[in-house]
Amino acid sequence: MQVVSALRHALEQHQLTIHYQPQFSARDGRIIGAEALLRWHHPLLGQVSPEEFIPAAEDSGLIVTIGEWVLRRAVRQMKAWLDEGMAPFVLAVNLSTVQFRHPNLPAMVATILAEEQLPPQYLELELTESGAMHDPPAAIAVMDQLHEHGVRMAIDDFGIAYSSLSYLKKFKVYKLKIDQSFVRDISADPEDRAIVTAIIAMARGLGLRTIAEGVETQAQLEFLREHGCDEIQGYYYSKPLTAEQFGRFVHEVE
Ligand code: G
Ligand code: G
Ligand code: MN
Ligand code: NA
Repeated sequence: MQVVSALRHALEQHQLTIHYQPQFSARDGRIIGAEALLRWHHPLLGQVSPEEFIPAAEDSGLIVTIGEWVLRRAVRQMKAWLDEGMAPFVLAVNLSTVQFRHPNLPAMVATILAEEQLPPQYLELELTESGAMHDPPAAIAVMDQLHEHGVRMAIDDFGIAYSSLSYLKKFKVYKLKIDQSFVRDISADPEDRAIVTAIIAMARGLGLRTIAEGVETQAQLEFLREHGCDEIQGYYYSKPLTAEQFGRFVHEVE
């Protein structure tokens, strides 16, 4: 409860910010996306990880307000970057399972895009595999609506939950994000290599793109590239950056 009131205060006192982690084409190393990641700087506690406060925000329902704030801020930033003439890429925003189940979600997303004047093709929404598989028929309906609004979906942390592959086929999903836990030991662990190779092959067969998260080394990058992974995200290229740092980063690599 204390976390929740502190969070409510944080939202009012502008302690929340968004960092952006660039995503790269595995083929040519160009920036093709960015993931928005929420940050809380508490005046006494310093940086508080979303892993610590998102569960409390979900239990209290405050995540709906926070999630809407994140989406609006990130969409507004993306619009500003495009208006400045930055080369286009797709902005990915995380959705909590609680947000995803909220009946107003598709309308909320459409309203924010319209008000901020960002064309929907620049937005991707990430939902975890467990969130998608919690109630697959309901998830299909929500994804269909988002798809109708022109927004694409990615399945986050893919591979660690139990995925019903027959449902995966029915989801209007554009991309699978291969969980970091499989990428970490990809150079040494034959089982992780087998899992990653299988996810990429399955995604290919289903017409889905793949992105590997948590890529930190050249060896990981090369394995993923050789096995047909489409996109790369991780410290090897860049950690999550402030909006200002992100702007400079794009400028330097262009
Ligand atoms: O960037 P970092 O490693 O601190 O993120 C930790 C976790 O918090 C990740 O699982 C990430 O998906 C989640 N997260 C970051 N930003 C958001 C957000 O805006 N909304 C939700 N629901 N989760 C987020
Ligand atoms: O939403 P998701 O659970 O995918 O959040 C991604 C998380 O992974 C964020 O907390 C981000 O800060 C973190 N992250 C991004 N790149 C790397 C990386 O190369 N290594 C590690 N260990 N974490 C990373
Ligand atoms: Mn994510
Ligand atoms: Na993830």
